[in-house]
Amino acid sequence: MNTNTTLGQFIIEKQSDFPYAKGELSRLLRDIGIAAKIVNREVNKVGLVNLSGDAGSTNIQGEGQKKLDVYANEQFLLALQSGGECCIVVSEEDEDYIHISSEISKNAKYIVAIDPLDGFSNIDVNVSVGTIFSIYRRKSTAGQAVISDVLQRGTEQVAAGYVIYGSSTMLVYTTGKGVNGFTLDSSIGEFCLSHPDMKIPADGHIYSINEGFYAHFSNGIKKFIKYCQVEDDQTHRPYSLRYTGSMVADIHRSLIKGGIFIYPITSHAPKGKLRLVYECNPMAFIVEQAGGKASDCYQRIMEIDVQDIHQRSAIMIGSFNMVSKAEQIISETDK
Ligand code: AFP
Repeated sequence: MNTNTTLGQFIIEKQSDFPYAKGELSRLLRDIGIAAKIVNREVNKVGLVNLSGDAGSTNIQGEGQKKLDVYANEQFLLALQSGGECCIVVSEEDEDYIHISSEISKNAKYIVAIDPLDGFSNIDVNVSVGTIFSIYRRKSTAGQAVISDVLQRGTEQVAAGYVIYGSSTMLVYTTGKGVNGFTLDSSIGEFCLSHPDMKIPADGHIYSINEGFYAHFSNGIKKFIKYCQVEDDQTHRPYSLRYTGSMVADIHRSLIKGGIFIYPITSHAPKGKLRLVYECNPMAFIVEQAGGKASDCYQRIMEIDVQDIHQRSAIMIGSFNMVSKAEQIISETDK
């Protein structure tokens, strides 16, 4: 690990790469990094204190406790509010988007969409969870930011990233010039550059889908699953199946080792389950920047029109050739 380069230093060094290099986006990314460290501290304490319980439950000191997802949401909101660079926050935890209307935010130009603690249902069993974020620049030029500033396509993202709270804690982000990963060195309390210029292998040998819902899948998805399971020496099939139930963990593995993660539409979730604005778009931006591909089976994720902040989408994301193969099989089968 290159402990010489911290996330803060790296962001400042790369500032001139940003389309509007005034330091605001750098400060926004730095604020997200700080909130991630606070959330990481609490995630690591889950076994010791009752942060995984329902909001309103009490800890061993008899104090009122918040659920960790509520806590994480508050921490990111606080960081974004006090940073002064963000005018609107869209969060998985909040039904409506939140205007930040403090004195220091009155000229803020950025919109942040965030899933503060994705994979939360895994928290009790020590499986990795994550934070996903996406950053847009507001389009309107005067007054309060408006809904059209929020409902931008994924192609308009200026930055996106995730934090994975796992065997180690990593922050991975892109500003559209490649992908870099930073591992938290707890001895110095800093994210340090450990995975510079990440590239996803074009092929992989792992597929990741909740196969328990097989009966609810389209014939195209079923056919692709069969393709993954058939023996073929040339393409190293059958592929292995890995599925944690934490999108961040499953996509992070694909980014490092190659693979495909799929959450398709099902007969029970006809629009898909995952959220376009703060789950699919940021992950698509990162994976594309690393050389991979992300689609909803038919269309590039980042080109989907956004009508609603909590809009759902199917997603197929990962190694370029695997996603292309899946798209081909699905379009031939589900015509
Ligand atoms: P939670 O945040 O409610 O645990 O959901 C996690 C998630 O949004 C995503 O991270 C997983 O890949 C997916 O849902 C798992 O969904 P299934 O349990 O339906 O497979």
